[in-house]
Amino acid sequence: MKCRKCTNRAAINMRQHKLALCPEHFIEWVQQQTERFIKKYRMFTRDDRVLVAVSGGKDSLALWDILLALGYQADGLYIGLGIDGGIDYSAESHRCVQKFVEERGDGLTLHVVDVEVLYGASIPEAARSVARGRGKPCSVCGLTKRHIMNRVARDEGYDVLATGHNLDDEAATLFGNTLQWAVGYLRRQGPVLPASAQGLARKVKPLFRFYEREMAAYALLRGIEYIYDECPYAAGATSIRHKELLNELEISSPGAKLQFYLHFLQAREQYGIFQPQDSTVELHTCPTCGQPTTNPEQCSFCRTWERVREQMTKRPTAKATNP
Ligand code: Q46
Ligand code: ZN
Ligand code: ZN
Repeated sequence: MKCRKCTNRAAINMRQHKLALCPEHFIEWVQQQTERFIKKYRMFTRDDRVLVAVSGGKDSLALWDILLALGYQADGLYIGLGIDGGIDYSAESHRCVQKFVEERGDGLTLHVVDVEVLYGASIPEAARSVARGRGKPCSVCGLTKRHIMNRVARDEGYDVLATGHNLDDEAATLFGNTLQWAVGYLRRQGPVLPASAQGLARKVKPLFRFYEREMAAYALLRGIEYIYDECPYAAGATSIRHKELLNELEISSPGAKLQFYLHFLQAREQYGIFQPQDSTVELHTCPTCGQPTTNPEQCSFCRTWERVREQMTKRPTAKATNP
């Protein structure tokens, strides 16, 4: 198959767009499309300082690469979670991020926050001590990552926080939330989440219209080394099953995923349903960390980590092991 724009062989065929492109034109297309989405959804401008949350995976590193190629002021934030999982997950993901930074030379800023160094326990240890070994550490992990991202964005004066969520992630989340009619979550879903209170960073997802395979192809063609493995705790997650279901649908109806997500955004705009702003929620300032919270007292992050520290001091030798 030939590239739509030149006579070279196509590297990727995107059935949903009826578009096949060679490596050079595919890279150009991804970057131009990202620029278009950033403008269309008013995510940020070249005057804004953007903090990109990089996990070491293909999407976040591709996002950072694209923003740099487009000339945006983009710095990175890597959060070390202390997850091993038999594959050195955190160490390996950190290595990929570090390699990305080194390859691009001086002038790139990467903030690194190591959860264990800063708060005294890795994510699996923290989860074990508060949940007594039951369940996955994902809720503690999500809570901690959100807190750190927000804190770094606020303390370092960034205008916006960008994450590498792609269409497959967003469509699967939307699918899960719709199955549950989880109105609260549906209100909070979208490519742009405005800063809802003083001290809460504005969040954007510039890759939300790209399929996962497009991002994998982009990372590969740009020579970005990324961690292939998912976090070991992601196995068995409902969102993975939802992704599989949507992929099955996509095979028989190319573009189904994209339409599902775009029609949700359109319905929100046209009919005013699931509007992101919920003015009925009153926010307070956490007396410990100063971040906005719906709790009248301490925020859930501070309460959780206080409990973790209590448990860790009670059982100083009970150092939890990773899965
Ligand atoms: S929440 Fe759970 Fe992820 Fe944290 S513990 Fe791993 S799977 S990384 S997005
Ligand atoms: Zn071409
Ligand atoms: Zn707090």
